[in-house]
Amino acid sequence: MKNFDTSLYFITDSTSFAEEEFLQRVESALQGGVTILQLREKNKSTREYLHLAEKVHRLTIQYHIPLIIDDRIDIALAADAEGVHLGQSDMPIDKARKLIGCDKIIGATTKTVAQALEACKNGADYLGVGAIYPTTTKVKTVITSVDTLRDICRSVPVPVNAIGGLNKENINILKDSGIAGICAVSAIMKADDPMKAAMELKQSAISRGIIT
Ligand code: TZP
Ligand code: MG
Repeated sequence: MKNFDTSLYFITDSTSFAEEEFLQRVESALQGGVTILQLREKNKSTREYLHLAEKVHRLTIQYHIPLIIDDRIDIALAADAEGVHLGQSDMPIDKARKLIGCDKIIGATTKTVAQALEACKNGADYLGVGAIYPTTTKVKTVITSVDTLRDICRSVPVPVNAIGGLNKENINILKDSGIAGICAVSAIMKADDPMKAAMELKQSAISRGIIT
C-alpha cells in the first residue's frame, strides 16, 4: 500500500537559480516541512534533467520525502523516484502504470470532474487541480473555480491538491473544499527563506483547518 502525504506539496522551479543555490533552496524547503516534492523542469535536456533528479533525490531520501518527477516517466524510472506527475498531454496514466509498476505514485493534473474520474479509473493516486489563482510560474493553464475543485474532491476516492498562485495569505477560499493539500511553487521557491516560507504556509493551512 502506498503511503504518502500531499498536505504541503512543493513543486520546484530551477529557473533563474544556479544549481548550488537551487539545491540549497530545495533542502531548506525540506527542512521547513514540505511533505512531498515534485521536480519540475521544462527546459533541460534529458541528461540534465536526470542529473538534477539524482541530486534532488539524494536530498529527499535524507528527509524521507517522496520525489515526484513532472511529465517524464523515463526520468522517474532512471532516477528511481517515488513517482511521476502527468498532465493531460503526457503519457496516458494506464500506460504509465504498466511501465512504472504498482508501487510508484502517479499524480495527474485534472481541471474537470470528467477528467478526474477518468484519471482515477486509469490508476492515478492523487490529483492536482488548478490554477485556483493566476500564477506567475510559467505554465499554460486556465483558472479552475473552487466550486469545480469541491466537485472533484467529492467525486473521487484519491487525495486532491489545489494549485496555482497559492500563498499563506490567500488560501482561505480552500476551506471546506475537501482538498488533501496545497501545492506551491513560487511561495516557497522564491521566498527569501524557503524553510520559513514552507513552515508558515503549513501553519496557515493548519490554523484555517484546510490541512491537518
Ligand atoms: N499548474 C497549475 S498552476 C501551476 C501549475 C504547475 C503553477 C503554480 O505555481 P505557483 O507559483 O504556486 O503559482
Ligand atoms: Mg507536467
